[in-house]
Parts: sequence; structure tokens; C-alpha cells
Amino acid sequence: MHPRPWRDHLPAGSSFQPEDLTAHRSLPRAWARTWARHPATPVLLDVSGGSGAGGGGGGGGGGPKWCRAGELDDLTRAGAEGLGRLGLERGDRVLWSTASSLPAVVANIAALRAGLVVVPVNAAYTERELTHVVSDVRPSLAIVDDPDRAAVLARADGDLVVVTPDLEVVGGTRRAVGGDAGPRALALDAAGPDDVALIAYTSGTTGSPKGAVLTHGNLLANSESIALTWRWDGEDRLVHALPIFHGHGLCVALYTSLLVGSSVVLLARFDVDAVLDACAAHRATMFFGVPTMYHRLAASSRVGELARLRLAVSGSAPLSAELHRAIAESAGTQVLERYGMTETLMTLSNPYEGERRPGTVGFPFPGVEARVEDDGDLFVRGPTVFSGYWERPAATSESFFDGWFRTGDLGVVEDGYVRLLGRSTELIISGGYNVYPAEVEDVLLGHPSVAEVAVTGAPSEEWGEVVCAWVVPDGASPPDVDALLAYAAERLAPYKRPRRVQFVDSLPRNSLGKVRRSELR
Ligand code: MCA
Ligand code: AMP
Repeated sequence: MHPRPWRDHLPAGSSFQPEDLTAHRSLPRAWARTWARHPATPVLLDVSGGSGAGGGGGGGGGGPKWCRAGELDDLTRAGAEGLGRLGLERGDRVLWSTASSLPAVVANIAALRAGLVVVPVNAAYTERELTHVVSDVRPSLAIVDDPDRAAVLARADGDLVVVTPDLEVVGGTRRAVGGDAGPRALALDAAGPDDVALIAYTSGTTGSPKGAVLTHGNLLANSESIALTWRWDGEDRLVHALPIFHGHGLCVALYTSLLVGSSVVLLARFDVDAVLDACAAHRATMFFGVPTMYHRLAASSRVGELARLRLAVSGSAPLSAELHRAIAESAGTQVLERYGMTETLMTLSNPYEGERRPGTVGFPFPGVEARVEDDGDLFVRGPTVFSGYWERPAATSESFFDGWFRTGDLGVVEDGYVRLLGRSTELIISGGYNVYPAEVEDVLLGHPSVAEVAVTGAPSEEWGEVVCAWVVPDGASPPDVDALLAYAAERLAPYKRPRRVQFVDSLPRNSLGKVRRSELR
């Protein structure tokens, strides 16, 4: 089954061709062009408070100041030079794990401009999770904004040079970067569409996250097709309250805003009042969130304030048709739901013009193809789809069929719109974050009082799903729940930790010994 063609997203009279998506070759080149044309345009207001900018909502007085296009150009140019002085070479991998702030954005963009490969990592990862990424991707440099993380990284790899977002060295030895070659001049904005830009870690079915290798062409095509589909232009202003280290907050929200020359109000984290205050104070036109955020907005007496926005987008997890309708009723806002993955970036969207159908994710973005097999398997292909998993040829070849990527999501096409029905994998999505049961099971099995364990997702109105652990105790008496949760807390980021623990005598298994998860609900 094929959904409606991507052509239906195009504005009337558009002469768009798929080749247009990568015509600028890379985001850094396209950004630099945009900044050179309009250097005085405000591009980013850091109200995160994370850079000493203060948490106020102003823009005047002593509060945070808008960073303008020309200034971002200068700052990222200087950052790229600084990275060269650290001895980095084009193609070197740079781990980047920070909260939202202007310096963090500058460091990320400077690295991309210098042709380095950015490895974004969730800033809430525990030592176990961070150590896995370091040993898997073997970065030459790490950029972190938290001294504790620097210490963790030093334990993971004593040679790894660790810097703050301002590139101040806080760990490792300078010598380790680039051997004895010393400082280098890194060519600016020289990467082509096939060069690697990001390695984004995504939970793996095997229990340990794998790196999805995304090229400059992937990132550029993603932002170009989003901008075209959602009619995003220089007049727009986005309130950004998403984590900055995942595809949604980074590639969809930040990178696209910089491409079209619009502006971003950067918040430290999501909070209903802070988001609505920022929308009002800065005359925002757009907000992007995960369904948990819309759930909280819908529960607020201020939900009607969403009406001031031109566009509210939901993604990363299913937005229920009920929540979609509740917001339409209380605020008059038709939330636009879209679909994507770290591996494929954005692939399906409800239309900007025309019906935004509740409970569906629409049809392919311009240049993307999608099809749903009879068994419900959703496949996609196109210029936003990644090239494979970092150093995992088997996992890569298992994911592609004749050039089509198997998403693992199941769906059906109704009147040309894709409605997602679930997943063929056991992935749990909690508050827009992915949790693979195998990873949580591996950790819990390490506890001495756990003989067997199975992890499932339990439905939750607020979170979509919450993590639930079914534990067979080792020995007569069950382990202490608090001790078990404390054990998990040391090893798993907060969103992966079980919210419920149930003790059972045995796990239901099929004749092959595989746990029948559907019976554990
Ligand atoms: C926080 N907690 C969570 C989650 N987030 N527990 C389960 N699932 C979560 N997602 C924990 C906190 O650590 C805390 O634990 C407790 O829940 C309550 O915290 P609270 O302050 O209420 O939560 P919050 O800090 O407000 O976070 C909720 C959130 C956040 C804002 C919805 O989870 C979030 O930003 N989610 C977005 C994730 C995202 O960007 N996903 C995109 C990846 P304790 O009480 O123990 O301290 S997917 C992607 O990028 C693809 C490309 C795509 O399609 O978009
Ligand atoms: P990630 O690997 O973190 O990028 O998450 C990708 C997964 O998020 C997809 O495979 C889907 O299961 C889920 N997802 C993203 N957007 C949506 C959406 N609008 N509705 C349902 N699931 C979604």
C-alpha cells in the first residue's frame, strides 16, 4: 500500500524537484549563505540560563541578548579554528553531550563547519551508558558542560581530550589528539553531501545502542524538506524546549531554523508556563513537542494560548486522536503530527494545508517514498535515510531491503494517510524517548537477587508508555524494590528506569523458551 504522493505537500505552483534537497551540498554551506545575506537577523535567544545568560524572558535590560546571524557566523568560525588548534583532523569524531545553551550550539555547528563528525549523546546518560558510546565510537574529543561528565569520560578513556563548549580543556592530554601533528587549519564548510556529519546513537534491539551514521546530505535534505512542507521561513520564531541532543531537537528544530534564517528561543527544559510565557514574550510562531508535552499543555488552563502560534508540531511518539481533538477543541489548534526516526530523519508528515488527520502521521515528505506491506511493515527510502550503523555491517544489511529501510513500525494506509498501529520490535517509547527492553533486562539481571526478568511497556496517558519490570527473584524472598531501583538508577538514564516492578514466580514462555510479553500486561 502506498500513501498519498509527496507532491501533495508542495505549495501551489512549486517547481520542486528531489535534487533540490541537496543542491546546497551541506547545511554548513547553506547556513553560511543565509548568514552572509542577512547578518543582522536575530537567530538565537538563549534563555536556558545554562551559559550564565540568565533565565529571564526579556531581550532588553540585563537579560539575555539575541545572537544575530553574523555573530553566529563569527563565533562558529572561531570555534572551527579552535578545534583545528586542538589538533583535530577532518572526519575525526567529536562526542557532544550538553544541555541546551548558546555555547553548546556554537560548538556543535563549529564542529560541523570544520568537517568533524559530531556524536550527540544524551546528557542524562549514566557512566555505563556513556562508556559504551565512548568505546564504540572512539572519539578524538569530547565536548561537555558538566565537570562530572568530564570525570566520567576520563575514566572511560584516559587519553580522551575533554573540553567545555567554549573549548577550554578540562581533561585528557592535548597530545592525544592528532598525535604529534600539532595545530591544523581545518577547511571551513568544505564537506560534501556524502561526508559523514553525525553519528547518532539509538537504542539497539541487542541491548546496546548503535550509532546511526548520517551524512551532510541526509541532514540538509531533512531540513529542506521540512521547511518546504511546513512553509517555514525567515519570519518564523520557534520556542525550543526539546532536548538538544536528539534528532527532534537538533536536526528538526535547530538545524532547520538556522537554514531558513528564522529564530529560536532556546529554553533549558520543557515547562508548560515557561513555554507559554516564551511564546507570548517573544511573539513565537511555532512550537515542536513530544506528546507528553502536549498532554501537559492540554491539562493547563492556559492551553488556549497555543492559538497564537502558526504551527504546533508533535512527533517522536504517537499523539492520540483524543489528545489531538482535545487541543483542537480547547485551543482551536490542529496539531500537525509527523513521523521519523534517528536513522531516517523525517519521513512522513500531515499536510500544512489540508486535513491534519488525528491519529495519523500523514504521507511522505517531499523526495521521500514510503510503503506499507500487507503484514503492516512500514518501509521508507529517500535522501534523508542514513547510510548504515557505525561499524555494524550485519545490523545495517538486516535493516535494508533493496534500498528500502525497514522501520520496525507497523501501519496501515487509510485514504492516503499512514496510521501507525504499533511496532514489530519490542521498543518502548516513554515521553518520546526510546527504551529497548533488552537493555533494561541486561542491567536488572546483573542484580544478585534477580533470577529472571522481562521488561514491558505499560500504557500511560501522560508518558505514552512507562517501563515495567517483571522479576523472578533468585531465592525465596524477593529483592527489596528500592534497592533494585537504586541499582537501576546507577546504570540507566532516568527515562529507562522501571516505574513499576512486579514479582512473579516464573515468566510465561513459548515452546522455544522465548518470553511471551503479551501475557505480561
Ligand atoms: C523524564 N523522566 C522520564 C522521562 N523524562 N521518565 C520516563 N520517560 C521520560 N521520557 C523522569 C524524570 O527523570 C523524573 O524522574 C520524572 O520522570 C519526572 O520528571 P519530570 O520533571 O516530570 O519530567 P521532565 O523533565 O519534564 O521530562 C519530560 C519530557 C522529557 C519533557 C517529556 O521526557 C522530554 O524532553 N522528552 C523528549 C524526548 C525527545 O526529544 N525525544 C526525541 C527522540 P525522577 O522523579 O526519578 O527524578 S526521537 C527523535 O529524535 C526522532 C528523530 C523523532 O521522530 O523525533
Ligand atoms: P528514535 O529511534 O528515537 O529516533 O525513535 C524513532 C521511533 O519513534 C520510530 O520508530 C517510531 O516508533 C517513533 N515515532 C516517531 N514519531 C512518531 C509518531 N508521530 N507517532 C508514532 N511513533 C513515532
